[in-house]
Parts: sequence; structure tokens; C-alpha cells
Amino acid sequence: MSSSETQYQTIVVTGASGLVGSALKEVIATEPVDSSYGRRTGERWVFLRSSDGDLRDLAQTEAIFEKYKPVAVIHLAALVGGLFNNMKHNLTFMRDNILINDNVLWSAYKHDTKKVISCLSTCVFPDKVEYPLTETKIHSGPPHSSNFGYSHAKRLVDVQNRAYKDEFGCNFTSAIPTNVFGPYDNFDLEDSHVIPGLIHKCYLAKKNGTPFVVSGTGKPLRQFIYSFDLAKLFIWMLREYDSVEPLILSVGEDEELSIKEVADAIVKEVGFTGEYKFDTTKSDGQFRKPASNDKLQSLIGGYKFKPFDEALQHTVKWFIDNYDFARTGFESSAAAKGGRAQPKEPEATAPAGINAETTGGVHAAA
Ligand code: NAP
Ligand code: GFB
Repeated sequence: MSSSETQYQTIVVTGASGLVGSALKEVIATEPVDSSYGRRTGERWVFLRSSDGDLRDLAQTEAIFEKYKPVAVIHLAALVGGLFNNMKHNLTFMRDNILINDNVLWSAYKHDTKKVISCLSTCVFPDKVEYPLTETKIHSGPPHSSNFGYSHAKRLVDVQNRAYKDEFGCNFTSAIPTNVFGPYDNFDLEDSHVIPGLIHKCYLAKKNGTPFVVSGTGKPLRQFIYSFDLAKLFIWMLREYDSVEPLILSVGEDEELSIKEVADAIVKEVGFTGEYKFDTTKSDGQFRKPASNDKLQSLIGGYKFKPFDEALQHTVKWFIDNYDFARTGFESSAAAKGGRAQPKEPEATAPAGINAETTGGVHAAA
């Protein structure tokens, strides 16, 4: 999309109160206007959360598109969870995400949105396939059984994007990130992803003098991407990437870490010195899913990811500093103290003729 097309036009981010959306909001708030990852002059960014409209409902979704008439949408909203949440709720993960994605893409088409970038996940790939995973392998076999509901719903977005392009010429595409972590994550003890779950468990083990228990054997391998790197890559895709073909957003395939290496790094960051063990009665999930970032790096020209240890250090510090306001699964205590932790609001610098309420990237409800 050229800058002239986006001037004085609205970019909507769905799911902006989550892990990735909060990072995107913070990047837009802090990067200089008209810089590589900044807002462009006159652009209006609208950051939506579920209370702005339930995207499982077509009428509510259409009302959002009617209100903001976005030229582009970064579509992050989804029912999201770690391995154990997915295993318990495959149907709900499939159904909610199919509804959300179908409503968003249909409303975008009906309201002439010029570009939509949806978010998949490397779990969409087949479990049994030649590694590394590359963009062409999504539909080459069934996904891992632990999260088949979510994976099929997300795979379908790629099919939908191609069908919208074929029938209506739409510029809808998708990004495929690996496991994401960072500030504003969901740190629930049972339902979250491994990094936020283990940070919270280790923090409580230190505080209460109890053992730190890691689920599974610690042997599975994962690639992790810091939410602020992912946010910048979404902004780059918005500006530069106009193909229906999905794009893997990942660190290099040589940067897999075992769950034990991750747990060790968390123990070090939290400063935990007590008993530390593995509960091998719990599932390991998929053993590995190494993804290649060759396509990304060749297009962007060598993106430098924040080193894992530095990103983890920042995330652990954020969690400890914001414990009362983070998504810990104990939200009633956050609500009593004034609500959930939020990124800084982008400055509202209204270009002439544009509603200051949302200009410059403030939250829709602000
Ligand atoms: P998250 O922290 O759980 O946030 C999810 C966001 O979606 C929240 O803003 C939530 O709004 C919104 N949402 C959920 N259901 C909704 C509904 N029915 N209507 C409207 N909004 C709804 O998730 P995330 O980790 O940032 O994930 C962002 C995207 O990245 C998702 O598409 C996810 O599939 C993908 N992804 C995530 C990971 C990961 O490791 N986290 C890995 C690969 C891909 P409220 O909070 O206001 O309810
Ligand atoms: O982040 P995670 O849940 O997601 O990581 P996946 C699961 C791995 O970490 C398994 C181990 O090997 C678990 O045994 N693990 C150890 C833990 N302790 C914990 C813990 O306290 N919590 C969690 N969650 N895991 C998810 C998919 O897969 O990744 C989603 O289910 C999505 O669909 C997401 O694609 C990115 O990488 O296994």
C-alpha cells in the first residue's frame, strides 16, 4: 500500500487488548511518525477490544466496519490459548475462530477494505511433514491432534483469502507467527502459553516457598518471537507485503529452544532457588515445529530480532512490576485496583477534518 493511499485513512486493529495488539499499540505510540514502524502522517489507528464488539456476531462486526470504514485491518482477534486450553476445548477454539474470521473477512469485503492481514500460527502446519516448515506446506497433511480445532479454523483463513482474491480480487493475506511472548500476555496458570504460564508459576513458587513444576518432560522444542518484534513485522507487512501467500514471521529455524532451556532461563530471571521439577504425567504436545524465516528475511532484508534472554528479562520484569494489573487469571483483583494493565495511549494529533477521538491511534473506546 503506498503512503498516498493510506493518508487520512483508518487502520483498524482487532484484538488490540491482547498480547500482540498491545505491543502494536505501544509501537505505534512510541515510534516516530513516518518512520519505518511509525504511524504515517494523517493516519488514524483504531485499536479494538472485544467490548467494542463481539466479532463472533456478524451484525456487531458489520457495525464496526460501518463506523470506522477502515482502509486496512490488522486482524489479531481470536480465541487464543496454550496447549492445555486447546486440548480441553477443540470445538470452541474451532467454532469461535471460524465465526470471528468469517465475519471480519466478509465485512471487510462488503465495506471495501483495501487490505486485511490475518494472523495464523505455526500450529496450522501438518504434524508429519519434512522440516523446516515453509509457507507452501500448510495444507500438506493433518495438524497435530492437540489443537486440531484452532489449527483448522486458522488454516481456513488461508483458503478464504485465496477465495476472496479469486472471486472478488481482494488483497487479503496472512502472517504465521511462532509462539509469541512479552508484556501484556495472558499469564493464567492453566490456560496460557508456556512462557507466561511458567513465569507466573515460578514467581509464585519463589513467593510461597513451593516447588516450581514444569509440565511435561521439558524435551519439546519451540521457536519464540517477542511481541514487539512481531508488532514491527506486522507494520512492515502492512506497508510492503501485498501477496495472498502467507508469510512466516519467525526467528531462524536454528533458534529452537527446549522447554527445559526456557524453564531454566525463567528460573534465572525470577531468581528462584527452590525445588524445580517436571510433571511427566502432563502432555508434551507437538514435539517440534521448526519454521523457516527465509522468505521473510529475503523480503525485509535481514530483520534483527531482540535476543531471547533480553526479551525474557523485560517480560519477567514487566510481569513482576504489573502483577496486580496483569492477566493472571485473578482479574477480579485487577478490577478492584482499577483494571487491567494497558500500553501507553498513542498521542492524538488530529489532522484537519478527522475525528480526534480515534486519530493518531487511540483506543476506540477512549
Ligand atoms: P490474546 O492476548 O489472547 O488476545 C486476544 C485478543 O482477541 C484480545 O484483544 C481479545 O479481546 C480479542 N478477542 C477475543 N475474542 C474476541 C471476540 N469474540 N470478539 C472480539 N475480540 C475478541 O491473543 P494474542 O496472543 O495477542 O494473539 C493475537 C493473534 O496472534 C491471534 O490471532 C492468535 O491466534 C495469534 N497467535 C498468537 C500466538 C501466541 O503465542 N500468543 C502464536 C501464534 C499466533 P479482549 O481481551 O478485550 O476480550
Ligand atoms: O506455549 P504452549 O502451550 O504451546 O507450550 P504449543 C506447550 C509446551 O510447553 C508443551 C510445555 O511441551 C508443554 O508440555 N509446558 C511446560 C507448558 N509447562 C507448561 C505450562 O505451564 N503451560 C503450558 N501451556 N505449557 C500452542 C497451541 O501450542 O501454541 C496453540 O496449542 C498455538 O494452538 C500456540 O498455536 C502458538 O506451542 O504447544
